Amino acid sequence: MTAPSILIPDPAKAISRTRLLIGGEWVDAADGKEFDVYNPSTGDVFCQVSEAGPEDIDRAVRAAREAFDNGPWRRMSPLDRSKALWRLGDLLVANAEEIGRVETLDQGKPYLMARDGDVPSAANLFYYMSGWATKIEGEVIPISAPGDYHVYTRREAVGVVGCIVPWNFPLVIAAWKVAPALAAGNTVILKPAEQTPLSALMLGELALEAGIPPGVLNVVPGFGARAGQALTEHGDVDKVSFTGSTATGRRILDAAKGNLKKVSLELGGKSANIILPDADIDAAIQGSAAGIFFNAGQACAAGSRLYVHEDVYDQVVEGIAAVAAGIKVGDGFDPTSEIGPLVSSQHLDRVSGYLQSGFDEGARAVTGGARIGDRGYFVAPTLFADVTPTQKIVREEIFGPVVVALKFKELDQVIAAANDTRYGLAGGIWTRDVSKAHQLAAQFQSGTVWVNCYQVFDAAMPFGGYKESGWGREMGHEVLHDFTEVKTVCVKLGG
Ligand code: TXE
Repeated sequence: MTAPSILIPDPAKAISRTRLLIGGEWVDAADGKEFDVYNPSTGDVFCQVSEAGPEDIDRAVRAAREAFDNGPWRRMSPLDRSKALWRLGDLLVANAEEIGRVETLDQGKPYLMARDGDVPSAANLFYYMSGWATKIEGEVIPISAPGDYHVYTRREAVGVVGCIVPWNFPLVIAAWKVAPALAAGNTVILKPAEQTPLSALMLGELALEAGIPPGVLNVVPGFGARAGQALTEHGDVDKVSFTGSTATGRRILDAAKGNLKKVSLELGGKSANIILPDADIDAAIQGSAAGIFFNAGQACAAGSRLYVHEDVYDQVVEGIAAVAAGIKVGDGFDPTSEIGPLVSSQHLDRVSGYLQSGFDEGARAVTGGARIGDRGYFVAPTLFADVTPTQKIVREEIFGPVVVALKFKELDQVIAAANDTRYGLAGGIWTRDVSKAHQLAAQFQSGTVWVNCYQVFDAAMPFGGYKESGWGREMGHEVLHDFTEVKTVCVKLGG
């Protein structure tokens, strides 16, 4: 496919930063290593980025520690911190075209979605958290111990925070973590995913431009097993906030236990999306299709298990299959593309393995079921019917444009089936019956429930998982609990 020239980025022009950002300086890796970055629409390498190793992580931690202990950030008035975060939001918006191009080159998603979706929603995190910087308050607590005391709490920054982010929404998920961490006065080492390191480097550059002091936000691209592991193990890191797979989440816990650093985890999902017979079926079809195929299914909250009432099962399955078949899959720089490729050849292999397992276990692909072309990592939006609850494609997170459709009869039955998973990130309900909607929402074992909508995110809405989908919450003011320590101060009054 040929992308229209108006949108084809010149990588040399679009990519201004490919080194590590440590203590406000752009530096090479200590051992001089670099790694290749691929365009998933073509499979071609388009740039090399310095690869952080343990020595660089140590340098970044020392810079963040110095900035936390002795720099101006923590001592700055909350209002000045707030203004700096707001300026960073403005700079993201002002640079949306360039960041969007880089995100598309790196991740593959459609350019218009990157520019008009990911960049503004990352900016919104900085705007929203800018407001909270001036509102991180403690409480005065009356106590009953004999004597006269004034007791209050202070919410203080945790300290040096490692943020490890994945490749599906590289800029947005970085913002989910960096914005609240900075609002609370922490200093940060951001490690982007090795597949998508570039927008994080741009974020670091813009943070300096916004007046966030050197060393407050350090950006260290590198591999998980090397840079990520070193960051998580480091004894002078006070907290790690991680988004990624449940398997890596467990590794993070193991690595964090040396100094018992705080850990928050936003992990995988296999979210159930339930369609009742009284739903607005057209809206349910459109919304459920978007709920799984958006971002080529590479979304932790994707509605990947569809439970449809038997009365409307055939209609819904045919409807979603028709939407899926009509989705334009292609290069992110083709403005007609609605979804792009998977992020990497490794991920293509993983998703292809799930497609094969679906066929091996007897599932029927109503639409899709295969890779598209042999250049780039494109997969056809796929709907599997005739599936059973024990099949691998029903139980495991595929993280591709693949949905499984199961039939149900009774509400009790469906909520038990929806909750029959080790994950608990999100869920969906489509119905016109308000009472049933609230009853089901209360019974869902998941951190978010969408009713008559799906994949609605907002900086003010807490997001995170029950069960093996994680610990803690992103966004909303909830997340500030994860980035602050509570100190109790007890003052004896009188002589
Ligand atoms: O994830 P990893 P991968 C799921 C999805 C996907 C699967 C594997 O199912 O198919 O995970 O993807 C860093 N110490 N999700 O292998 O390994 C890594 O460098 C510290 C769901 O890419 O979890 C990257 O920055 N860090 C998910 C980040 O972890 C380590 C989004 C994610 O990589 C590390 C992504 C280590 N030992 C994948 N090993 C979601 N919840 O949205 C890796 N990393």
